Amino acid sequence: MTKTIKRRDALKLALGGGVTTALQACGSRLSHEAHIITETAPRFEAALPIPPVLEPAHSDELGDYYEIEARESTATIVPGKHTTIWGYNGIFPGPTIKATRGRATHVRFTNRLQTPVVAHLHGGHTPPDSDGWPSDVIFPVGHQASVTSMAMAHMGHSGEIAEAAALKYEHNYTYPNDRRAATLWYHDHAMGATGHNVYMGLAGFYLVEDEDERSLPLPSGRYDIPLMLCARQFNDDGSFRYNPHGHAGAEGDVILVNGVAWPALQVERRRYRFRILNASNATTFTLALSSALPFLQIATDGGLMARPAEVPRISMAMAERVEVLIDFSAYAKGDSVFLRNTEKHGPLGDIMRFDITGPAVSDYGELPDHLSVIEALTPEAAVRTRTFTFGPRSELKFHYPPIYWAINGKRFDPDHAQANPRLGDVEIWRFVYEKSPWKQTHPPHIHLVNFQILDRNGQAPYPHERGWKDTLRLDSGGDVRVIMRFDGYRGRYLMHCHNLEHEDYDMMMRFDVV
Ligand SMILES: [Cu+2]
Repeated sequence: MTKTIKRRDALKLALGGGVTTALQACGSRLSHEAHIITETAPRFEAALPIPPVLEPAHSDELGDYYEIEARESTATIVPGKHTTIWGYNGIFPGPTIKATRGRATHVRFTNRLQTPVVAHLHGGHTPPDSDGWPSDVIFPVGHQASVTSMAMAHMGHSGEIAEAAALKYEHNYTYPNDRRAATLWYHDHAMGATGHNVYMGLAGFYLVEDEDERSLPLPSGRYDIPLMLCARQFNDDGSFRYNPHGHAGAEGDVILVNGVAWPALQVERRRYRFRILNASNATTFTLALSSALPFLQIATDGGLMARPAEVPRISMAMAERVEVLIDFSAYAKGDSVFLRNTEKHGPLGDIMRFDITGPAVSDYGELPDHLSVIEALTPEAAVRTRTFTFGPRSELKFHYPPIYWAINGKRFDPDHAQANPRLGDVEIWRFVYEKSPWKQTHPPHIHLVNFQILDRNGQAPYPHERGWKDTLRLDSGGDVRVIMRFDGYRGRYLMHCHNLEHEDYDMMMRFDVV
């Protein structure tokens, strides 16, 4: 047994098996295979909820200070049923944090669940101590010191012991917000439990704004809408049915939008901005409008693209974001248009419906051809290329699912960095999908940096990924090169697969910026 596994199990053991208990509870329900929501839920009747924007507890010259509690609560997702969720401030999605470039955000996370949590700002340019290292957990309020000795007994490394000994029940994360405007999100990142924690609801939007973006005639206020898409399954009592399929990945049989199945949104006949996030554990989407009209895409993971792009379909691996404009003045009053997922037929093929109302409005300015200046990183600037293969590892030849998931054949080792880029260096990282019987998408995600995709299998990147990125889609047979500069902070960071069950089962790698 490797140290990594010991450490992951130690965290579970240390908390009286909170995670294990939850998993067993799910397992005990496997006999109830009914997926009631696909049979009974009315479609396109629930109004699309918009997550509330969180107000800072206070502000001073050093930034804005927020308080967030991870806690259990209930939500109505299936009509007539209550679903137990784990929510930031008790809601799913969590409250939206709005930040301004150049002004720091300080978030104090408190844990009122029964299992350890870690918060990570996905897409953030964040110092290492605020980046949410998987074993740098926040313990549940009320857990006692005996937990510490138990955790110490299982953790073999002095650094890890120091972390466990600190046994904190809250953590103050600081986000400098020194990078351009973008749609980020915060979510759980606890060692070995991220998949379950996120499935239960620990995810929220984090929107960075800046002057460059404000100077553009983009829809704002109630015309600027975040859409968190995620696939979920339910037990017949309305509870989430977390089935990680071993550790192949927890999927779903309905796509929730901002925590509701098949919502509808009444829209005016004007332009809207949608910030779309695939917050699924293990489900990819390809988005299209039922009218076949294209999206006008304006942003990728890392903010505005150089120019808007007309794209009829947008593929989204887990954790990717796109921002699109949809001009509903192209439709007649009374029309409806559906947002579809063309990767699936049936319940997973429908996402939401837009109902067009009112007179056409065109009191917004024309969108310029150029949205933003993006520094082009060219291969000549790179000091080296590193190659990372993504694939399963099994001691048994035909074991399904694989025993664990590996990067370059290795499982996650928190004690050893597999790459040591120097601060300021530009590097090319090549991601290669290892041939295997399992064709699941692996979306590589690199913490700290924004990258640009140089090529996919020797071809140009997809039109919808030509901008700053932090996560990319790596499908079977894929061979993708990205380029980035490691700037801002030295220290330990992660690169991992954003199939959360793959991540929990070791498709994760430490790199140190030195
Ligand atoms: Cu993967």
